[in-house]
Amino acid sequence: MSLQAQLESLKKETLEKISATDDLAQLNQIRVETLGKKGPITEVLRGMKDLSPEERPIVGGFANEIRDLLTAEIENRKVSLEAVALNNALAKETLDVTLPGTKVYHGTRHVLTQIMEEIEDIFIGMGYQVVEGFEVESDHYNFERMNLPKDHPARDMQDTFYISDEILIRTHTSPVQARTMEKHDFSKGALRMISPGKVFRRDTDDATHSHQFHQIEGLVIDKNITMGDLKGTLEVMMKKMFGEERNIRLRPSYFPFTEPSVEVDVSCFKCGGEGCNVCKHTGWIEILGAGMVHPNVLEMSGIDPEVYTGFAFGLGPDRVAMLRYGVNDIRNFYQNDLRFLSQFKGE
Ligand code: 2NM
Repeated sequence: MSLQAQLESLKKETLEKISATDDLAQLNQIRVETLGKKGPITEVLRGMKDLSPEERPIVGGFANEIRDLLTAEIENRKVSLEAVALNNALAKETLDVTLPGTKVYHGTRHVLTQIMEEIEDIFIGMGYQVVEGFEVESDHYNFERMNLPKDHPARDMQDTFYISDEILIRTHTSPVQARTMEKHDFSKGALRMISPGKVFRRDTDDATHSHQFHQIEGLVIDKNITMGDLKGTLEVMMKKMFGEERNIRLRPSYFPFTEPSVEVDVSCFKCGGEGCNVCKHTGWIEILGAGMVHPNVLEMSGIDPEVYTGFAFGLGPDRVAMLRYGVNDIRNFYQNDLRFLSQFKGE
């Protein structure tokens, strides 16, 4: 067979192989075998020296022509196979954006945190500062400075968690007020503060008692603060918490740290005062304790009671939450049962 005939059949064979393969690696193999250094075309070109000068350009031209043709065909095939591969990959990796997503679980603030932050916002709006203090306190700040002398029953082992004779976990947030009062610079204006937080009492836990619960206490001290300021402030707070139609009433009471002292009732948010199960058919709900800060308390914190007066109050966020949501067992707030807690989405 002549060289030309050999090259012609190589071309035919190779073109068939190129169109037969649909594999890029195999296509590369064909390229190496046909056009590589050890391939038949290179061989022919290398054998040119044995040809006659007349034959040389003819055979050389033909071999080059076939080499260029096969090179181009292989490249074309490669481009089309790569396009197919890319299309397959794109088809396989398509995202169906209409598929339902994986639900991300979204927690909420604890219901008591929600209530406390709501009350904080009311008072921040009236120019109060929110102050947080220590949960571990001294007998001095928790009791002594609140006008609760050494033999007061509230200091009994039955009521207070003592860590030592002098150290305890606070039974109210009043020590925060004492620590703030003694630092306050009255030349810069009135003291207006609330102190939210956890408090602890050695009660037997039942539906209405928990050894840990919450308190928000409020305190305002300035010249000429009166019972009228107290009543107006509490009325604003109750209206914001329970609705603009609410009224409040004050009844005489007793606390060691205030004189006079009052219990404060709010008209029932459920029946509007008609009488229902929420207000135990009285029309009124007992909601907080308050009073004018006792002169002894002011004096012990370095404030002259002849110049300054103040009011204070204490409120239980646990009780607010129980009333508002009809929760009948305070222990629900502390047992971390998500079936209970996740009901309060905090919208
Ligand atoms: C209450 C009721 C009445 C109160 C008093 C003080 C302070 F620091 F000014 F003396 N803080 N909180 C107070 C007054 C708390 O809780 C039912």
